[in-house]
Amino acid sequence: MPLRVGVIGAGMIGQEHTRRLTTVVIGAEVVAVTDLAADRAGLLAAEAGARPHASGAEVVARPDVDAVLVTSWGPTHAEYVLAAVAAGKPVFCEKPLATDAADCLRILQAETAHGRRLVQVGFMRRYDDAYRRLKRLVDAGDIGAPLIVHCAHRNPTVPVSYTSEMAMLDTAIHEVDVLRWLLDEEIVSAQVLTPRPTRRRFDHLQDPQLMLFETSGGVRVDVEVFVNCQYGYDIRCEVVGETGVARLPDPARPAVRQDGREGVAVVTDWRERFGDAFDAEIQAWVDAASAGTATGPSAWDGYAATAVGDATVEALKTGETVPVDMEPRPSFYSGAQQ
Ligand code: NAD
Ligand code: ISE
Repeated sequence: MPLRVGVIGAGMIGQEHTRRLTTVVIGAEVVAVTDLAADRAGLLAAEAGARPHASGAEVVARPDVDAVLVTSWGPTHAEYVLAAVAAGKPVFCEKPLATDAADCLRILQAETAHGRRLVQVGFMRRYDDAYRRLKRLVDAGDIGAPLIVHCAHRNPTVPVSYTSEMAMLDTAIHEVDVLRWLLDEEIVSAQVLTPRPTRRRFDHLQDPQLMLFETSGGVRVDVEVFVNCQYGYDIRCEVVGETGVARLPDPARPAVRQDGREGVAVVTDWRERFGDAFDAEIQAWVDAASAGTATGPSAWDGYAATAVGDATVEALKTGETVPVDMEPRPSFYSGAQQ
């Protein structure tokens, strides 16, 4: 029997994941949908052949919902993840796991008390083929011990509602997760340098930002976040090791020679760049949830990213280097990660 999924949040990525569940992924069907906007829930439910519901609580409680997909706004995630864990149902939660470190810790406690993993957090880069190949190379010691990592996260533009804090909380949160996974070390401190802001967007926004992190093993990381770079969606990562340098390849695109010049088109949308990774991520979730558990980025990873996010936002406000305040990792969350 397919995994019967209840979707909480029928916005942009809720619609994408629902279509993924119904048309790409094997072994699942969407049976319930809810959203604060009832009309949006109704439309998506009709498209998926599911029943619309008035609340997330109703979706989690429905006996024929086997697993829950949380794609509502960040501040609502903790409530729904906790409800799913209390009901013993596997839950996929889009990033962030919670906007507050204390809420993340409540989720860790609830899952630990349950005794088996139920939570997967939506850090899809761990399923991206290029990142996976980069990790295999680093893990194999091909470039020696990593010493420095240079990253960039560039978006063409962002809406006026985007704030300077979101450069970390919405955008660089993916860099933080992938760095922890790639290096298998925690981030222990954060600093933010603020270059001259671009004049191409809003006065309220500090864009770009240069985030500097240090890991528990002494690796130094710089992350350029530039969300109004105009030219495309550009994700870069270069690991400098003791004996060599390994770099994330650009997405494979044909080079065109024409009119006396050669050019390669740049990806402009994150959905295109990480489309395959999203497919693989949701398939992995369905496979594990069908067995009553979860794999991949864990609640611990969600907590760690939120804790680093808190330090980075404070660093942006104060200009200081801020230590990351993180609880010790429970043994429940040790072991190989996706
Ligand atoms: P969105 O605003 O398009 O959709 C969010 C939806 O949640 C809205 O329809 C809203 O009405 C609904 N909602 C809000 N509160 C609710 C509640 N209490 N109960 C039910 N529904 C509620 O936003 P989005 O872009 O789809 O983002 C949703 C989440 O996904 C965010 O946490 C975001 O960070 C994350 N996201 C992740 C990625 C990724 O690359 N992994 C990409 C985009 C968004
Ligand atoms: C968005 O919220 C995401 O999560 C995307 O993956 C990210 O790359 C993009 O920059 C964010 O705005």
